[in-house]
Amino acid sequence: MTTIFLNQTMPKYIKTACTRDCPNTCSLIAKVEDDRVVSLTGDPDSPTNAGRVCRKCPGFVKRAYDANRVLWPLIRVNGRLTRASWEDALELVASKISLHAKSDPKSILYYQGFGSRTALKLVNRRFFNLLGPTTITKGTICGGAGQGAQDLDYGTRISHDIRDHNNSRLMILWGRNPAVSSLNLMPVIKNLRSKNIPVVLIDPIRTQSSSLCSWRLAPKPGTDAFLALALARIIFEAGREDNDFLLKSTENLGAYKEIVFSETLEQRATACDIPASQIERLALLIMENKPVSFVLGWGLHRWVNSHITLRSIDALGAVAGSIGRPGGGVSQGFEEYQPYDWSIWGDEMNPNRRKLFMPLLGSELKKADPPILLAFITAGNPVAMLPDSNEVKSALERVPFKVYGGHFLDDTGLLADVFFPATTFLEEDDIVASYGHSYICPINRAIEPLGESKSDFDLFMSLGAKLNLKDYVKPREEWLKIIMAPTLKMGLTIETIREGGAYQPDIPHVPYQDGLFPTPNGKFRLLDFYAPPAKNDGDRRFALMSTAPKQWLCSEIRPQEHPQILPITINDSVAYELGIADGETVLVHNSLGQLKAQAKLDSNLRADLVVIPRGGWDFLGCNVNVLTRALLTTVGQGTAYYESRVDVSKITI
Ligand SMILES: Nc1nc2c(c(=O)[nH]1)N[C@H]1C(S)=C(S)[C@@H](COP(=O)(O)OP(=O)(O)OC[C@H]3O[C@@H](n4cnc5c(=O)[nH]c(N)nc54)[C@H](O)[C@@H]3O)O[C@H]1N2
Ligand SMILES: Nc1nc2c(c(=O)[nH]1)N[C@H]1C(S)=C(S)[C@@H](COP(=O)(O)OP(=O)(O)OC[C@H]3O[C@@H](n4cnc5c(=O)[nH]c(N)nc54)[C@H](O)[C@@H]3O)O[C@H]1N2
Ligand SMILES: [Mo]
Repeated sequence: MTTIFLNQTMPKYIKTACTRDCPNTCSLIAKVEDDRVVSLTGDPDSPTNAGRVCRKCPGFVKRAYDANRVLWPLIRVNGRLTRASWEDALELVASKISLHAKSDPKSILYYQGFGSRTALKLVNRRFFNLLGPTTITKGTICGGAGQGAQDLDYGTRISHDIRDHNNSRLMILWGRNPAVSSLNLMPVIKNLRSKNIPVVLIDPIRTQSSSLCSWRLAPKPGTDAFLALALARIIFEAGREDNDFLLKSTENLGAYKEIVFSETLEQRATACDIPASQIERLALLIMENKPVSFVLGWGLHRWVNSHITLRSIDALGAVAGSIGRPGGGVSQGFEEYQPYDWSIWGDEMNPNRRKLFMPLLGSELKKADPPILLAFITAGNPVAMLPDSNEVKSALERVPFKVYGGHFLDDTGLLADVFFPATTFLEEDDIVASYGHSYICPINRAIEPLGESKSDFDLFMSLGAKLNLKDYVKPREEWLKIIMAPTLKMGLTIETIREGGAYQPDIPHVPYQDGLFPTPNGKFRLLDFYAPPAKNDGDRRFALMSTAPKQWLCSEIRPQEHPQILPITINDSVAYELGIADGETVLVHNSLGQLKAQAKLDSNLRADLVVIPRGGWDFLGCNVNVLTRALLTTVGQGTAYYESRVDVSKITI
């Protein structure tokens, strides 16, 4: 018998985790053959995703190996981005930084996007702090309003562990689209439904999550506070409020009740455009099925007065007896930087430095005095993802020198004077925590960096060495230990995390069980101030909802994966009235810009809004943010994207 030896190495299986901007932060296994990742699957040992992954996961492998990925440094020469050596690119950037840092550090802006928020990325901001009082951003384009509002109520926002929702007798998904954004919630929803436990969705749009739920309420966008207050009033009137909790563990009860009783059910039903009978039915469900878990999404954050909505729902949770109870809670997210020592950012070195509002970046850049002369952007695509893109783009175009660290020549990459090719998580050793759960995950390198790409960590260490930054240039493992110090002190080791991950030791799975809150007087703060939804530019017919699409994640879309034209979902009767047929190309416009989109008629959609997916690139004609207004939320310095209105017109040739 002859034995044939195949010249093939055995596959390797590497435990890692997805670092994409997503609340699931799935634990993954990369299968590697001949130093090539051939598949990414869910880690079956993970307590969060238990072997599951979303449909985008195989796409991350394709993305890493995509022919359009930039794998070499580029420098703009005579107007064109041209391949360069690392040495030349580093030398050029270091000399520019050094020049501006000496004359006025304020003229340097660092913008860190949400593309990847791993432990080692804390050293990025430290680099800019070591240069002096450089300019950074403040505020956020993601969950600022929610965190700000919940911090007001709880002292510090902590959510229930996802698995605890299995103990609920009623789940209310409020402004969240788990079928798209929350893979880890799906088995819980299915489990509850299999036990005939109601799962109610509150969303003005009929999303992919609707069919998972027992019932959907479709309020007028931005008016959920009226709904939450109406529900609380019904519960108080029935004498079914959780008096034990309200009297012992809350403050502002008198002021809150005044707000609750200041309007009738009918007034509030009209304001949120939900029939009073439906509000009564939901109130009954809440009273009869305890504990209730309220699970909030990020759609609720995108309004100027989001905090009123979020705080009204927190307070409703208190009235319903959900706070501090297993199976209860008003859960919204986690602090993804919880495991780290935040002092590593080094902000205390420059307490009075200039900060530009991220959500208002375009106008902030144009107003900046002294002006920004060098903008350094990593892991973000502000031209496509910030509101009022046209303003952001023209403001960035005026900045004389721009450095971009990323993977593709997207809208922001194309503006760069120097492009540094970043690695993907498949090529990195790091650690990542999550804003959707409290499990710390390892990022173990599956393959060597492709081409000449380098991690952001290696990029900043190289620049630090060029600029002779003392005590900054250290090996990766040393920095990891410094950054992870608070967690390591609690007994976790880097090795335990490397082997598959661990829960953060200081985060309880059911928070606030003792009825004590980290607020100044230890009590849960009930809403004591009320403001109606902000008035938006009502002269346009439709509210514009630019939500997370199933097919892609933020602006991480390969160029060839872009649709020819973005879809716009519009109510069918309204479309008929406007003479628009299904599939027809229409013009969506307002005072900020215009976009061509393809009409998708939907009889289930409210007549007062249209939906366009977010994330597409501008130069491919797919950027919804040419139509969104740059507005801050009142609390949390978030972005009120959905306070934007548009008209939709037939295109006549
Ligand atoms: N596939 C995919 N997954 C993603 C993302 C993606 O782009 N694609 N993005 C990731 C990111 S960065 C985030 S932050 C999360 C977001 O995750 P989600 O919060 O689940 O998603 P969103 O689409 O932002 O908003 C959820 C829902 O809120 C609704 N909503 C908006 N305004 C209101 C309102 O006033 N009242 C009510 N009741 N509902 C409202 C919207 O109609 C929307 O269906 O998802 C992450 N996951
Ligand atoms: N209209 C509208 N716009 C929105 C929203 C909305 O609801 N409506 N929601 C917003 C939300 S929730 C968010 S979070 C933001 C997200 O907006 P951004 O912060 O701009 O994030 P991404 O679009 O994910 O862009 C991430 C970029 O980082 C790159 N990247 C990934 N990992 C790394 C890395 O390790 N190093 C480097 N250097 N680069 C890396 C990717 O290739 C990609 O180009 O957009 C917001 N924009
Ligand atoms: Mo986000």
